Amino acid sequence: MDFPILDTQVYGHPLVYLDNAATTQKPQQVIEALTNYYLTLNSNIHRGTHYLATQATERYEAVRQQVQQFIHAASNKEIVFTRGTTESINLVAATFGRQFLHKGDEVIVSGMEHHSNIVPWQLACEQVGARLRVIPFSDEGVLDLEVYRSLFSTRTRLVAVNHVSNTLGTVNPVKEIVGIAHGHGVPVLIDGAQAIAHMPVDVQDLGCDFYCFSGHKMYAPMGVGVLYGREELLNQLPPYQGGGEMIKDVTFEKTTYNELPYKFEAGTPSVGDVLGLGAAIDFIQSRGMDSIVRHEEQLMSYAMDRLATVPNIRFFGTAPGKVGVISFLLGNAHPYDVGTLLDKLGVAVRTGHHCTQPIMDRYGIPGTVRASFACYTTTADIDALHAALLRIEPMLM
Ligand code: 7TS
Repeated sequence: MDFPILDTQVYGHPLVYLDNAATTQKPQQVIEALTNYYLTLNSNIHRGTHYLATQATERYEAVRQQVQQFIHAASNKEIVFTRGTTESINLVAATFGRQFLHKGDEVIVSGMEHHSNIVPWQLACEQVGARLRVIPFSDEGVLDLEVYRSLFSTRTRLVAVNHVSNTLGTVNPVKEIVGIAHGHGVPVLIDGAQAIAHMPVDVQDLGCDFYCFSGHKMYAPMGVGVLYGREELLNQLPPYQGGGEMIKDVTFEKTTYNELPYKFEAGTPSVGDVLGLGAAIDFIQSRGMDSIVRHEEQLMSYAMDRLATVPNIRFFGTAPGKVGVISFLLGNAHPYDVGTLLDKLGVAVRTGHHCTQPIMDRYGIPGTVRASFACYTTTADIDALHAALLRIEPMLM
């Protein structure tokens, strides 16, 4: 068994884990990479001349190379390790904001962003008197690109959109979104948190300026994420946090900064977690991204057909080609009640607004129940969810 935790029993039922958009479980290889690091390699990197420090530094930098190849970045200087998507977006919002945002400027986001791709931009805008413009989406959960085109003005400074919605599963046409923005000379940040484990990502093909993701949503440990940034643009940004490793020379009069990517990696990073991320990439590549995509496509189609037979089910997010998540309600039952009853039957789903309150406002609902998939999800898991829903539906109606 690649994923030991999936053997867990919950209230006497085998665990059916369908909360993968929140975090994926970790394969044995990743757990071993993490334990081996602490058993055999633990030391601070980039600083020591001793054996452990040089070994750990080499391994850490090798993962940077692995990430570069995984997302096809042009250079490993463009790969910044962070704590996760949230920190990656905050890094860009804070530094880009300081450098390029002025009073009256505008940042375009979509109406289906996770709070972590809204609030950092609001903070940056508030500091200078800039404002957000929002791309609306249809009932199915498809962005309105006509409106998007009309949002650009001479004051537009940046576009920030997700690649895949964590609530609706919509795969946004990010390459087209980038093309339109670049036509106006505006850079684009893509929040790839929900895409990175579900499809091949090629940042040069997408043409994006920034791409952010979290390790823990792609089978890696919590505590590590990535910011990809185009070298030319990253070089124009001021540092984010000050501290060790991000400097070249420090005097009390003036400090000069280290080169990329170290300029953005102040302090001791989560070295073991980065090595875990390397093991997670190995895991994905050994399964094959193409076969993961095929498996999840079949699973989505099976699940949508099967769940559609549950009486009183209402789906939110029915865009063609959607991936990863199914959001729904049972009649007018509160999502929390559905989630609690499912849990008692061993089925782990997410309930609530999923950190996307504007989506809930758009549909006029308090939240949804969300089942989300990973490469280890099976049709038997979907059958278990289906059977559990059939069992609880009469109790709630
Ligand atoms: N962006 C998207 C699209 C997300 O789905 C999430 C987390 C984040 C950003 C933030 O990622 P973090 O790793 O920095 O926390 N999404 C979810 C979710 O859907 N349920 O729990 C966390």
